[in-house]
Amino acid sequence: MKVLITGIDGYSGWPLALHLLNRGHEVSGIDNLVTRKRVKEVGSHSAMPLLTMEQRVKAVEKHLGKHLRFYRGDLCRWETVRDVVRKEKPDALVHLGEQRSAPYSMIDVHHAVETQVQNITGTLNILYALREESPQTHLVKMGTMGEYGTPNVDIAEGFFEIEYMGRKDRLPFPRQASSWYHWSKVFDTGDVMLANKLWGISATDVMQGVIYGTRSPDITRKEFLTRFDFDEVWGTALNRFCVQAVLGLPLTPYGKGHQKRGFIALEDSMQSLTLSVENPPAKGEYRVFNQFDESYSVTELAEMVVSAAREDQGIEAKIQNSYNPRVEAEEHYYKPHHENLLRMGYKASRTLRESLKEILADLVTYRSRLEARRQVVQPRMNFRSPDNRGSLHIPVGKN
Ligand code: NAD
Ligand code: USQ
Repeated sequence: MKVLITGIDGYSGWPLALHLLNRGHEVSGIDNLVTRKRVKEVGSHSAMPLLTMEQRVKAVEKHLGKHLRFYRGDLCRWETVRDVVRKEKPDALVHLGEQRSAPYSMIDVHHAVETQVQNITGTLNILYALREESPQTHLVKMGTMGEYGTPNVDIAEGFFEIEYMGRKDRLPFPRQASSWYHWSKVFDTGDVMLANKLWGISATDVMQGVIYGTRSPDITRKEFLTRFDFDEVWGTALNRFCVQAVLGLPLTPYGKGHQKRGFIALEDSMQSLTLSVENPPAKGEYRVFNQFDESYSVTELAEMVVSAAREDQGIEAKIQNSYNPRVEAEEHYYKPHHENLLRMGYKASRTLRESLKEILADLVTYRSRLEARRQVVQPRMNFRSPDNRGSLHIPVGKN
């Protein structure tokens, strides 16, 4: 199949490209490299060194004997998106190219506007480009489990049956996000549903849990490494806990630390996206997959990292709950359903505990790169205060 990946230079876009190429698909990708720039903006860098996209394309040619077409371009530019879709006319377009950090979107008005305007504009450009240039393309849109928030009832997989005032309907499960970033994904979902209704675009809307890991089976050499962020703004809790352990810093569950999330290994995120691509929905169908394997509270995560650090690396790590910079429920019910992918044959290939061994070993190898950015790891922001930037010296942007 022909697959176009937006956000191909990113944490998940790059391993997905390798995976699809290794499965014999024809792969192209677009990216404007903005995550590299934004991570620099907060004074950080990826834990593992990264090749440039040009070097990555050459490495793929040299080591896999495959050709990867890369377009450097901004999804917010209509002509760029239209031209790439016109040229590629892919069977599937996997849309990963968005600003993906909740904390980044909460820095100030400029970062909130940048996140929502760019994420929603990119998605709308893609929807229109598909309509005009390639209506048969299956859109695989990366959404997020955080769109649902943490309601005090089970979370349905996209839709649920409801009876109200004596009448019944099948409706989208309510969205209650808790950052400007997560809300941008909710708006995307609405736009994808509408495009499906208006023009019959076939779409898989993936509600993805937190992805973790430094490796997938396709990352077989250092040239193929993907990014791994660990700073306060770009690192997810699990990444940060692993880096904190390696650097001898206390692990920082926020607040009471009972907030729960769903997790999926990088390799299994690739497996699920590939299943979606290779098993498209019926023409004109819109379907939703809740995509995660294990759920843990951030305290359980921190405890798992502490034992893995001790058992696998002989590192004695400590947990010290920090103030919570975010506005979120710190104690809540959490039971999302996720059966659709299982029905299609999806099977998790590893557990979070198994992956920790590999993540910690990789981080120990690159310890000097972590040491060099030690000052951006511990929490300094506070989204409850009027000056969220705290002691972060992020230049104020422009709308
Ligand atoms: P990432 O930031 O590493 O990758 C996103 C890529 O998109 C980057 O290379 C970036 O440069 C590119 N990009 C962003 N805006 C662009 C634009 N306007 N034009 C062109 N390129 C652009 O993030 P990731 O972790 O790989 O996430 C990919 C997608 O998955 C995002 O949509 C994110 O919201 C979603 N997601 C990620 C996770 C996770 O845990 N990483 C979980 C759930 C959902
Ligand atoms: N947290 C801590 N300590 C830390 C960092 C975070 O306790 O040092 C807590 C946060 O307060 C939050 C939880 O960990 O309650 C998860 O935060 P996170 O930064 O690990 O993940 P999140 O902000 O939810 O975002 C990540 C990705 C995002 C994706 C999302 C999937 O960055 O792109 O959409 O996970 S989900 O959470 O399912 O919506």
